[in-house]
Amino acid sequence: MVDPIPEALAEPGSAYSRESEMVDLAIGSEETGQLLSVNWARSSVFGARGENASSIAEAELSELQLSSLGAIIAVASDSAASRATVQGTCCTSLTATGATTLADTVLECLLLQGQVELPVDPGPNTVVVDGAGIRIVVNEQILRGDAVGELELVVNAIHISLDEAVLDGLGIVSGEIVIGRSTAGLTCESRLRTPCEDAADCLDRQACVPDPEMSGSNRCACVGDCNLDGRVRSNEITAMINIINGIADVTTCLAADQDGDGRVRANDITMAILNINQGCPAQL
Ligand SMILES: [Ca+2]
Ligand SMILES: [Ca+2]
Repeated sequence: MVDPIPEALAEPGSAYSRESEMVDLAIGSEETGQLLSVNWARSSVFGARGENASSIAEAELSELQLSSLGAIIAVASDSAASRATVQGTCCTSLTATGATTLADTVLECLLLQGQVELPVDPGPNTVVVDGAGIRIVVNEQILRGDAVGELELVVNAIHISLDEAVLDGLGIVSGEIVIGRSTAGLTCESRLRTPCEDAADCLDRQACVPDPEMSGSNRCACVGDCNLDGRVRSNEITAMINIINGIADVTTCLAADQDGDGRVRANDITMAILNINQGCPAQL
């Protein structure tokens, strides 16, 4: 695995902006010789929290040369850049967009029988080579999350996967080469299992309940979110009504009891219905 550096990382602050730059990068080993050289590389992350939160990551490499791997694959690029953006309002909708820009980028691959100029603005997940254990994807975009409580987008400008590929002089090779990776993501606070002692430590319309993933400690949960998945659904309102009517025990839905006094009342149902209509309370 060749992991291009530099790397810029940021954890959510109020608004943040970080950048990292390197010049004259060279990566290789005794077996491979010089594998990758880059004249200039930059990665940056920036974004903001709040009602309209955003997370943006960019990676750019200029004058990139990936030397001929066993005379099978070579890449030369004036500039290869990727950008990943995730933005939106927590617990309502988060959206992701990604892009890759390849300026004067030439791929040489034996399977293509020569040189191919890669598109400047390739569509997402454009497969340029797939065969003989070699797969090359440009503008690869990998999305994770439910787009409500969390969303992450990874954009790889160029992703070369080798699966037992036969490379002259190097033998049988498996591995991944990723050039220009950007990762952007937002995770809503309600998903971060905020620890609490009682409901006063939590946001409005949240209860403090035992954390099933950490015995002996409590976490905040949206009132009515019996299964703690970050959303209140109508079957959970039914479960709360069953507790009020004495059909079910309060332990069947601990998040039904906002103030933690062991009883579920009508105002708990009102809060749970608000959580359905407005989304679980959360802050970025
Ligand atoms: Ca739920
Ligand atoms: Ca109560």
